[in-house]
Amino acid sequence: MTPIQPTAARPPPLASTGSTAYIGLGANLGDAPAALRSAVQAIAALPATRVLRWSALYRSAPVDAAGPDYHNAVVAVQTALTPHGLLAALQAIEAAAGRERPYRNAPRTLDLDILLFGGQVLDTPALTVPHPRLRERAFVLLPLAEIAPEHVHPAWLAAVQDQHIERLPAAWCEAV
Ligand code: PH2
Ligand code: MG
Ligand code: MG
Repeated sequence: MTPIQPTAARPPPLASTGSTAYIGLGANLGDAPAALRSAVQAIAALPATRVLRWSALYRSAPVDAAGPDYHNAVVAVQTALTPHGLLAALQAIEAAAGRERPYRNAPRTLDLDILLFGGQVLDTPALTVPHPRLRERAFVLLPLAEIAPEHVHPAWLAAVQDQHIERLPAAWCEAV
């Protein structure tokens, strides 16, 4: 997908400092495509952060979980936030979207996961990067491979090819 070009109405782009991060978006309660679209707008409005690219929407049954089908996508951002700063900002966006956490992997109105953050490797109580289950899940690997094929080994895609997932062709996200 073509990177988004700055327009006259847009503030000057950030200096190319900071890190490129990849964020996985998911939802399976309420109007999930609308929730993911709003989340991209909210991410684009974060300080020192711009959205570079986004994948198509994908629909799949819950993996290791129950409830309605999920919609998922991945976005690439350039951000001068720290990994934990970005995590806190994403959790605030989830909370504003009505996210509740009654039990592990409960159905959710919005889930925003940091998949990759620059080349960083982190293992802290709040945040593990790369995302520990990134390689196991078609609903992460397929959209990530669309916008960052250099970060997805073909063998990982081969290993998830029996996970049923549908790529939705319709546009779901306007330029941000
Ligand atoms: N997220 C989970 C658990 N299972 N399944 C699908 N298809 N999509 C998800 O985003 C998802 C899941 C926990 O975050
Ligand atoms: Mg998740
Ligand atoms: Mg999460």
